Amino acid sequence: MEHDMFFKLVLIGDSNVGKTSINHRFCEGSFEEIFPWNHLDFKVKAIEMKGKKIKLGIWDTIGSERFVSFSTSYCRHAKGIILVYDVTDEETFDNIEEWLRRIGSQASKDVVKMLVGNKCDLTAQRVVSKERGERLARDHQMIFHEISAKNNVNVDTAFNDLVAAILEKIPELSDEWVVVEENVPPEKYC
Ligand SMILES: Nc1nc2c(ncn2[C@@H]2O[C@H](COP(=O)(O)OP(=O)(O)OP(=O)(O)O)[C@@H](O)[C@H]2O)c(=O)[nH]1
Ligand SMILES: [Mg+2]
Repeated sequence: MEHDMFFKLVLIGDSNVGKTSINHRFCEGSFEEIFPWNHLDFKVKAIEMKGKKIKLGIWDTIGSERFVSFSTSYCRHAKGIILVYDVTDEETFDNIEEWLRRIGSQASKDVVKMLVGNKCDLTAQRVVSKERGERLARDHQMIFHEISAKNNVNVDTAFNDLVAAILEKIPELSDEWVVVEENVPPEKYC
């Protein structure tokens, strides 16, 4: 469909927190137990909000240490950055501040950030409380949601909140609405 705006979004965070699963859930509407690849991926999803047709280009980066500078470089020109941790893995939560520091120099200053605690379906294994997530998000002016890519909990809500916050930053009826489409592989349009 024709669209009024294109927003670049980036998923970032430690390996294994569920970035690929979240992107797959949001764009394809399903959950796969194992993704046998470990590479940069990109998906497009079209949504409508406030009467505007918006195309989201969502970059799914790689969490492992040796790809850090490669992954964070994708934050350039992003309108929204989704920082993901795993509520069952303390270290992934502790590393969020490190990810914030790493993206600091790459991201534009008006980027909207969202902190996401994934795998909230694993209640028995949880080690990071919702309150700690909320506090960290508040300290860094981020939107916050706990989600489950597996059980489809709060995934759409989280993306909708992020897009709504990005829209709020865009001046009404400005020509700047249409954001340049950067590095979009055409075969990935859906
Ligand atoms: N229980 C549960 N498992 C999940 C959820 N989301 C992802 N997983 C599992 O967590 C593992 C890692 O998920 P990925 O989506 O590959 O993680 P990633 O963040 O993309 O990892 P890298 O690509 O290595 O950076 C997989 O075994 C997924 O099936 C969830 O919401 N709940
Ligand atoms: Mg992945």
